[in-house]
Amino acid sequence: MTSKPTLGVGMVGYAFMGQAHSQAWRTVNAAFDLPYAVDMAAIAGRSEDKVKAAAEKFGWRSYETDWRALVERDDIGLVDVCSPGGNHAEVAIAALAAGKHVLCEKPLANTVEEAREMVKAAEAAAQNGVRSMVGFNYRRVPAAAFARQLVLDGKLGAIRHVRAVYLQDWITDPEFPLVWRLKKEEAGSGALGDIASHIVDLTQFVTGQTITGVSGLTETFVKERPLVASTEGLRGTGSSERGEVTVDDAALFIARLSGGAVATYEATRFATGRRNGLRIELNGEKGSLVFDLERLNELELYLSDDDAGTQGFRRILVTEPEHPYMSAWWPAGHIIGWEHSFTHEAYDLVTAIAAGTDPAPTFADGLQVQQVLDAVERSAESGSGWIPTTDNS
Ligand code: SOE
Repeated sequence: MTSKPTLGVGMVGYAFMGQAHSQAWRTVNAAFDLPYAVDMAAIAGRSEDKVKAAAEKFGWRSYETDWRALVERDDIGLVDVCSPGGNHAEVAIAALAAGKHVLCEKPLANTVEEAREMVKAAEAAAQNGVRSMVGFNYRRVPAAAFARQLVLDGKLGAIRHVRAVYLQDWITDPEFPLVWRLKKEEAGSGALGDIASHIVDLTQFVTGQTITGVSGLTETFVKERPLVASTEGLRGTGSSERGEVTVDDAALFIARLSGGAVATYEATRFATGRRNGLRIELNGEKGSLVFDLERLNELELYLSDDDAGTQGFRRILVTEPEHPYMSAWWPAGHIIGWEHSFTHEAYDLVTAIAAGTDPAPTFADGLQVQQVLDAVERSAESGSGWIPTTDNS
């Protein structure tokens, strides 16, 4: 048996995304033949009781109550930032300065300015072989990665339309409390940064094109909510006091892409009955495809040159060893789940670190998404004007 070098991972944050990332770090060694043995060295959070319980439950070897202590530890080579957006920049920049590779949850930052600082720090650290990546996990769903292969292979021809929605309903109840995701100073924006960022990244990834301009609108349906009494994951209970909601509940925009496609995007947390509905449809000159997260092991594909009479959308089960990531899992035809996208993210990052290459999406890619979100906000504020996104520095 050859012994591999160890890569110590330290994670900041232990809520919903912390739990999802922990699951990934727990399984990645066993699923893939990695160049490193990943060691779940430590998890950081402010409340000692909670972070201790999280460390035990999620499988971390130790815990810290100050993320600064975690970033300085010699047994940690990679810092995974799963805290609210408001401290992504501070933690990631400190970690990069300490020579640690960084995985940062999406969206990269709360503002374009913060994202720029993070890109600067990442580029400086890269001179010393330190790598950084943004956690847009849906790229790593095998069906989404396979969709990109089909598009880049030219199966659909030139892409004319991109239609993307990310629909949730977890805050439709006006009595749902004012959790951090509903506060601008902690989350940056609402549905826009939290979930529109995913469909911006995913559509750009699948098409290989970037958004060049947008026109958008945002809405906050419920303007005040009870202050938080307690939270767990995405759930929470409210107190008798109320506070102002300072982010959007829904964000919609149209866009142009660099390869000539036109696009529509809709992100909301008020789509009653839609728990976590991410769907993209592409129409190209030679065919169309659909990716729907609720059926994440499948792709729908239509090819115009199929025989007349049997033409139609076919369902491809993306569970074969030939499909991206799938050979690591079960025999052909055995499905996987949402959480595997995070394991694939961990695998891609660790592999890139060992290879000495920049893992995608880079912090620069995260900044570009941030610029799109910022342009949507500015367009919405100005009353639906067209805002180019290629240069809004
Ligand atoms: C809440 O909207 C959330 O947890 C997002 O923050 C995640 O990025 C998304 O994958 C699931 O929903």
